[in-house]
Amino acid sequence: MFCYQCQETAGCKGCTQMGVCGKNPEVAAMQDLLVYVTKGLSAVTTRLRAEGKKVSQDVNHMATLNLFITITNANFDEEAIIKRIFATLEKKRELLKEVSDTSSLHEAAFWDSNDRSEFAHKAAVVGVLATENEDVRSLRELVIYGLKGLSAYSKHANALLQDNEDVDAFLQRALAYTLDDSLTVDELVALVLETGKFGVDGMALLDKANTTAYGNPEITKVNIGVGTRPGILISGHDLRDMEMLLKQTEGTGVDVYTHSEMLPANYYPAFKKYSHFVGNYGNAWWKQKEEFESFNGPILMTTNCIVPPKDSYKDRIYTTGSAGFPGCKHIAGDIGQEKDFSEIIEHAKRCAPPTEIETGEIIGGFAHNQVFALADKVVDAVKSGAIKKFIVMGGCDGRAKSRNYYTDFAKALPKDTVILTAGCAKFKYNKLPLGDIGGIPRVLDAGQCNDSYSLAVIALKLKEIFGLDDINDLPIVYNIAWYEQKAVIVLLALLYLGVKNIHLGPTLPAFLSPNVAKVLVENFGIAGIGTVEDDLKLFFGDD
Ligand code: SF4
Ligand code: SF3
Repeated sequence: MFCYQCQETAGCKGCTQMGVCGKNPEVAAMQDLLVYVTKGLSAVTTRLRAEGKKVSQDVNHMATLNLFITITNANFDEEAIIKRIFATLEKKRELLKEVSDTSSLHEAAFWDSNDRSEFAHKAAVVGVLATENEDVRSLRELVIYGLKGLSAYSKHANALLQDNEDVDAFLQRALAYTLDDSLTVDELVALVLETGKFGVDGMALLDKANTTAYGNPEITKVNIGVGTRPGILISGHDLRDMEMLLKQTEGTGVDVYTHSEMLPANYYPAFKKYSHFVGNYGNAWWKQKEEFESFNGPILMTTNCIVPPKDSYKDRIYTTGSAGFPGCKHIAGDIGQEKDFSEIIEHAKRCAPPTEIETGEIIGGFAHNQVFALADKVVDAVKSGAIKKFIVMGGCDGRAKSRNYYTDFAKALPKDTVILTAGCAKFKYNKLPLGDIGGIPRVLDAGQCNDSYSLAVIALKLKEIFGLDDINDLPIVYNIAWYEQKAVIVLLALLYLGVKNIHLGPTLPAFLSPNVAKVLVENFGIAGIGTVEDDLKLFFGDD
């Protein structure tokens, strides 16, 4: 196996024996093959579109879900992935018959097999290392990882019956381009930026889907303690699953708690009305082993990030959507269907209530609409000098000890600064007593990683209010933490919006070759992180 798509990749180079995430070589191989057959499907759909033919929504949804399944920590279930490969080959076979001119289509468009014993052999020659030139490989993978992030966000919007055919057509076109040996390095760099453009569109689509369905997030104090009844813990990013779970648990005597990236569900008006929605339990994804143990009740994983579960609580883990783990029950349900969570609810009734691990409240809900409502206050604080700078510290959290940098950095920030955040990175500092500036909390949490879109919208609004020509003239600096591929699409989206000098940590991606890293440094001022002390000097000078 060879995988280097996430920040925790072995030795900062690549996982070759076993994933640090727990992905084994067999699953890695089937993920590689699923990406490959999705490239083939995309080559076919891209040709069909070029011939003026329509590609159905089902096919779009298939391409996005396939990519989503291969995101870090989403799906460890080899059998489930093999099923997707078969389904994709079947669909590709069907669509290929509709293509009038199949000349010059890549081999991936034609590769087919009914025999799963051939899969491992094929997977071995179509993975990341199939591209020999390290710069071309780096750019292709940068695009693919961006597309994986985009596919996740599209899928969530699709679940709320929102689609954007342009985003889907781009996703498939770009994926097909990663097969094309005739593209120059410059063309691939352009494709990276175009991926960022569609990243913005994809996040905008999801923002519209979420806010249309559930209202605009609003300032909320979220309870982090526990109640006395049994509970279900829901994690991941899928708000439609959250909605179905809340509805189905109503009146059953079972409470609902969020974990990690589901925390922002607490900020939505549509979910607040449920009195059995108690609050958030625990922290970011990587603390699962302790926190799932002490939760005592069943856990529903709607997306990444799954940590391979301990036997002591494995029978309490359920997956749905893109998520999967062998031996854990998967709850099916297509877009537009009501999923049946009754088994999880019955399971919860047999469990003890959660063991309390924390008490108190955290505050969040500062997505664009809420921040705009506070715009006068924020602008006055900036004008009076009460707020000197905003620091965007969104992104992912992870296991690496080096990530304590973000806690230390947040603590050491000057008191006249405000952190803007989104994603599970926030758990490194959202429980610190950082106080407020004239009633504005010093940590403004916009929501999930996809709500980084809100941070961009807020920046663009401030640029307009202050009458600036360049987004980089705002008193905003970017110190972003990444782990998996959704952070890649957020980064590409920010680059597309013209944001410069983003600091990315705790380490730069292993998939950036030295030459590609140089392009990013020279054109966009991308940099890693240093020590807290040095970085504070860099961001704030000596004052
Ligand atoms: Fe390694 Fe990350 Fe790939 Fe898992 S997702 S195999 S940890 S690079
Ligand atoms: Fe976290 Fe996995 Fe990326 Fe959505 S839950 S931010 S790491």
